[in-house]
Amino acid sequence: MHIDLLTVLPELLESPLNHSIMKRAQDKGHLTVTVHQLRKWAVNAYGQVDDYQYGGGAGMVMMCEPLVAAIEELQRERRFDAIIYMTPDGERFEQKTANRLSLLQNILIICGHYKGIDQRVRDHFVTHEISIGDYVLSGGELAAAVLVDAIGRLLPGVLNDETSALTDSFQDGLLAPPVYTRPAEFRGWKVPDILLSGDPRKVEEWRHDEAVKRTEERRPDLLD
Ligand code: 6GU
Repeated sequence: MHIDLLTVLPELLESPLNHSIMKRAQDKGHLTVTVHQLRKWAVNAYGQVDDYQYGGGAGMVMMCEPLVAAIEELQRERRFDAIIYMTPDGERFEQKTANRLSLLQNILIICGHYKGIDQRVRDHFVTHEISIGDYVLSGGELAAAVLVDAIGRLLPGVLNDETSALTDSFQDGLLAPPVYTRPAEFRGWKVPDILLSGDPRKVEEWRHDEAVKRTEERRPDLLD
């Protein structure tokens, strides 16, 4: 998969996308990520990409020209299966969305800033508008990093048995069960006996029961 990102703050995306599993995904060639500085397509030598909004009101709006120039230049290189705009008024991002997007070849992600981007870019270029939750971030970059991480780890070959996505919270509609490692007793706090029993069927049953219990307690909405 190839992911292009358009942003005025490329620095915000570098670190999260170049460590741990995202680094491995790129090193192994399953994922390539290109971060583009939107100011490269600025309307003047000052690097301007935003302007006051029509109708008045506080806050700048990201202009059509730089965004469309950038999108069309990148479209000459790649045919995008999705052009995603990160925005708090978008559709809420869930594991289902990550699963679906992980099947695509080429994705372009636009990170908004200030009051957002000119509506005409949304109307004529953007295919998906995504929010990562009901709170407001200063810009779309951290949200985009969340999206790329959630998608990138699902690409075939990225995870191994130790990191398998099959046992993630949400992947089976339940929260993940509790996990333990050595020692078997710490300060008198014991690891549940079943996990030490060596009986894989019992362990699996226990994990499922715990996952259901945890989901009922914390996220009953997931069980509807
Ligand atoms: Cl995608 N962008 C911004 N700026 N804030 C958000 C968000 C996105 N998702 C939740 N809050």
